[in-house]
Amino acid sequence: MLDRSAPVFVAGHRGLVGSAVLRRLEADGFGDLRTVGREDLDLRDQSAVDAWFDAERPRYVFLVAGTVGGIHANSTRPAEFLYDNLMIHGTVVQAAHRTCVDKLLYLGSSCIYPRLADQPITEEALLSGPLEPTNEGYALAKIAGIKLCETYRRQYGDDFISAMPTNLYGPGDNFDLEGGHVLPALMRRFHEAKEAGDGTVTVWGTGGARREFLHVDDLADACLFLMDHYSDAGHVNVGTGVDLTIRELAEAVRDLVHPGAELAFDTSKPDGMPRKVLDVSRLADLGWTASTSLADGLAETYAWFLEASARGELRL
Ligand code: GFB
Repeated sequence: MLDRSAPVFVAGHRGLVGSAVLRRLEADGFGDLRTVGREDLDLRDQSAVDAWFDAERPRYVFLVAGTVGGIHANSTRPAEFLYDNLMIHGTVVQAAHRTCVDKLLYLGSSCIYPRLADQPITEEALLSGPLEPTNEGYALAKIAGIKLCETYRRQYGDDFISAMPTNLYGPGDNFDLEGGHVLPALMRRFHEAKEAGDGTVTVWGTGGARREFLHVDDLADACLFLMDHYSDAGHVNVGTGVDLTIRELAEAVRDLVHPGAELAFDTSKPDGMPRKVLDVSRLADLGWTASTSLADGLAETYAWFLEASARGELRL
């Protein structure tokens, strides 16, 4: 179990995941949470990161920072996704090692797995085949992050662990229509269509790709569970184990936000990986399973969207 009074660094605290991890740690009684904004620390800069670690001396690190985005952002800005994430993972892992951090959790992504991996995807599928081209840069950086944790454990004995989440959503998401992920983009598009009295909403791709969606508060809970109970080299999948087609997702968002609207599929946009559902039995065997249903999570996220929108606080 982590010591609740020790200093904890949440790298990436303003993002969807980082803000959820902070909420989770606060709720669990952690009293010394350390964060730093990108205007004060460029996590890609090793000497700046070293200076920050020397000054703050965290005992635990949640490494959930990075350049992230949906299928369009990934496929049009692959250099940024590869460079930024490679550097951020490298600097933080190295600084954590050098300052003798007790434990670090690194957050990867299910896009590390081969495009045509057997489904549901087990942890062993890593590096068993070619990657999905639309997010190859991001996936390569995430694979390097896993290997950093594994090799620092093997060579130096550092207690660095890795969690691989499936597609995430929830309060604090990025609702940018071009750069964001499918769930917040569809929620905003249906909402704006309803406001404008427009009866048709465009969905990218064929609608046939299958995805699994995990509420970010469940992910934050899993991260703390792993930090408290897991200290091994292998990365651990985090998901629900349940997927649906993008068409089914669009229909669920439509029924919640703008019932009766028609769907139009823009097949000039890519589907990306045909299917991506995680085998979550390793985490279940350790004692953790997700608890938020997609229906409840969608309703909660839409309520948050409406409130944040009214306050002018949406990330767009
Ligand atoms: O969420 P998304 O961008 O992530 O797209 P990926 C999922 C699926 O939804 C794709 C379709 O088949 C899209 O074509 N889709 C339909 C849409 N309408 C939309 C829309 O309005 N916006 C978006 N974005 N998609 C990402 C990776 O892949 O998954 C990242 O690019 C990361 O690297 C993340 O790993 C978890 O699942 O395709």
